[in-house]
Amino acid sequence: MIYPNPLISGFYPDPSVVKVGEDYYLATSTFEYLPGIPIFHSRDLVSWTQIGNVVDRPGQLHSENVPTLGGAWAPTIRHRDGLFYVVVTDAMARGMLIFTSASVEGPWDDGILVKGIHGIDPDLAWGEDGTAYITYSGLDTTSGAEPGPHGGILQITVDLESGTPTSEPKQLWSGTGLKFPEAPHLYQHGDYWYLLIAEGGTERGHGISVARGNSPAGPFADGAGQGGPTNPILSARSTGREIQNTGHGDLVETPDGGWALIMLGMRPGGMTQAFSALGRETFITEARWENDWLVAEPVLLNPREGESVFETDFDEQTLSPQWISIRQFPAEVSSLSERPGWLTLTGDGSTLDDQRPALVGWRQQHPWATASVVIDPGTGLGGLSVRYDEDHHYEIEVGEGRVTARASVAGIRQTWTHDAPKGATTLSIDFIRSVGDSMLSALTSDIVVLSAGEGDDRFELARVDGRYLSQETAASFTGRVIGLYAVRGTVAFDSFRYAGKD
Ligand code: 6LW
Repeated sequence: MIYPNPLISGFYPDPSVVKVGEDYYLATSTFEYLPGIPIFHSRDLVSWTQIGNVVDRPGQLHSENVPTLGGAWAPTIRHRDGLFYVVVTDAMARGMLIFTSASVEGPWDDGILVKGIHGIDPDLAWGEDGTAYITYSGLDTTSGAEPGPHGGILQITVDLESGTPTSEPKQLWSGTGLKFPEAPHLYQHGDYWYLLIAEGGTERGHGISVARGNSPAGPFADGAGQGGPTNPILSARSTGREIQNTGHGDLVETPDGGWALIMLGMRPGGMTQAFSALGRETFITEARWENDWLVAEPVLLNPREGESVFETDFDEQTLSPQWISIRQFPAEVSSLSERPGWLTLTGDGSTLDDQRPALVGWRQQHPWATASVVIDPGTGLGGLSVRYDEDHHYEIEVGEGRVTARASVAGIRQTWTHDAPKGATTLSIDFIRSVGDSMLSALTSDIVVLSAGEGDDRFELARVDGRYLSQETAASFTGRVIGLYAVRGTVAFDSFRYAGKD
């Protein structure tokens, strides 16, 4: 295996990739976090650098008020005639959107609504005559109607400049009958058009299936019993592989003229019950064409070596594009200029239980990791958290003379307190292996350690089982995000450090 796996670690689900000349660009979902839809660049499909975000200002998505799970779902990135396209669903918000930009780094436009179409996971492809096809999954998250039956894989033709459909939704091949046919992508290769879809649901049953036809509009058939592949052509279901939930993939030609599938997957930790602390991540596997059908290799773990470290003293003018906030942009809740060399956050009383806390976050990208920050709470209250959603978060905070650690899981809450050191202090969260002699210790993902102080003055407030901040228990679509936050007053942060290992 020549590729590292995970390819992009941490909460980066629903990847889509496009090759433009010798450059590769990849986009993923972001749900209720902003900025939305990160764009990564690579020349070799191995090293990836985030070069920006499609959604970098208010108005492009209506994520400000989406419920947890809503927001940017499953972008497809494509390129044609000098223009980059990202089609995406702003779930429980604006609807299905087409974003364009002449430069992949942005700025992207405000996004055009695909009028009257309610579905998820839009794909964009052009027929030989230039007709634009949007192929999507018939799950309505945007009309406001009660969820109805799944509509299968659907397709329209569309005028990309106005977002107006030029044909009625038409049903296409929708897989082998597994649940949630979704994530369609269309490709022309050799004599055929191929329709790749995910089915089985985004949990352990997830997989990728393929059918083919003579035109982008089909009809598509999987050739079952007539020399076609055994669908799903890719799935980790019921296997003991370290990477599970593999599905929702996009196909790309490799630099050496081969093929690869880039898809989401998870790394559950634990024994038979296993928990995926990092959420859905981006993985890759080799693919090839055999007898005019697509064949994919199993998705195997191949972690990058060594420790990955990100450090900042907040001396920069602007935050790097990886920082995210919840239902608002980092610049709306934080400042690098108010106290030069520090990041300040001003709280409005919202806590991590609320929809829009004053928080800027960094994804946890490795199962074994440590995050620390120097905090000067002034007369306010703020801290360091690890968050899945409003109902699932652990944090350690300082202010008003006390250090408080807290674990909040589905309305159940425990706190631990300690006198606060004077002035600025260091807060740390460590993600460590579970050790112990009972079977229970083998049944979790990790242990989360919340501590304050530095060196000999460091003191630990709590050790909490990590499984309650995982995809399987939190059940939101995101992953773990480490947050610097303020509840009250202006709280200043310095020397943020994240280090992790696979
Ligand atoms: C996405 C769907 C899915 O739109 O989950 O795993 C949804 N796949 O394809 C949200 O990520």
